[in-house]
Amino acid sequence: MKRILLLTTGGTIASRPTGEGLAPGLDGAALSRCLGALTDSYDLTVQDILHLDSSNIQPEEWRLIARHVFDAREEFDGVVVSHGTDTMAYTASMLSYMVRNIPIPVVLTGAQLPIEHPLTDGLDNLRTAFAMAASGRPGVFLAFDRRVMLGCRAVKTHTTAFGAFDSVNWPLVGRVDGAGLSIRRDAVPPLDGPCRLRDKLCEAVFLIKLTPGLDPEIFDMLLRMHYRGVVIEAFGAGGLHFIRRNLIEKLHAAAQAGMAVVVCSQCLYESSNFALYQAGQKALAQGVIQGYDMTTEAAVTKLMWALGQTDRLDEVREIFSQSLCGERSV
Ligand code: ASN
Repeated sequence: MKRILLLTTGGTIASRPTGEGLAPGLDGAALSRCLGALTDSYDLTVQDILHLDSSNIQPEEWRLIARHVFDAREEFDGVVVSHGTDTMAYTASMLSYMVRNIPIPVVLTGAQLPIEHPLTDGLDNLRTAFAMAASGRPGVFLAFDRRVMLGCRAVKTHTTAFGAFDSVNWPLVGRVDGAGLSIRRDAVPPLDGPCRLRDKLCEAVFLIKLTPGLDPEIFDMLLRMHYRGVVIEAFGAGGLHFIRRNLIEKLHAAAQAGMAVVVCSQCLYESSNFALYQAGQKALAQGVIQGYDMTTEAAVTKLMWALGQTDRLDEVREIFSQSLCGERSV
């Protein structure tokens, strides 16, 4: 039997109704008592490490989860992390960088309804996650609604539907149907070196979703607040306004101040290309880094992680020119 470690962190899957709404109330032992026959097929160890709604999962928690995952890589065949859905895509992306080249499958999952609810999707999701964790395919994945996706390509797209996540700009890694779990091998990036825990990151990264007419002075404020990195979700394939309210001159000031600026699209699907329009080329001329087809979650966490590895902007640019774990198409 495959040795699987289940790390529980809270989320709806482990929640119970309280006077203030749903809140994580089940610890790992209580959660595992709900699993029934599901555990018979695996040599399962349960460790509860957090009891949080994932709105409260922050960089400190990413580091804690990463350390537990990293420490499990020799003793277990796979790790499942149960986690709230709201920020699961951020955690999945950050883990992909922090434990890059992990030699075992690491699978995040959760639920839209608590595991104790008679209609819960949690058991189904855990079933898929355990199967993926036992698959021998290394990497960080997210399992939901009988589908498995690359962690750094997952985005939460639905608030209540059981199919809450999409794999953006990347094929599904796996699917569960009458044939069992089928894995698409070419959707799993190969390992390219030994696994090291690299959990240093810079929290001073801001995300701007551009709106027509956004006041460029936002950049002055970010510099005053000592932000070191900004991800801009720009318009369409890549455009920012520069008439009347000139964002381009602020990009220049940001670059002068040593701030790393990554630009991507606020469109969910397909790649940005800032070389296409004048309104994008003006930004490129200021030295912004293109995020191409990365999800916002993958871009923000990658910038936090990259600025944790280096202070040098040319090295941040070099990190963004690579796909570290399948997060961007090259
Ligand atoms: N608020 C919950 C969480 O992210 C949502 C969920 O898990 N479905 O923890």
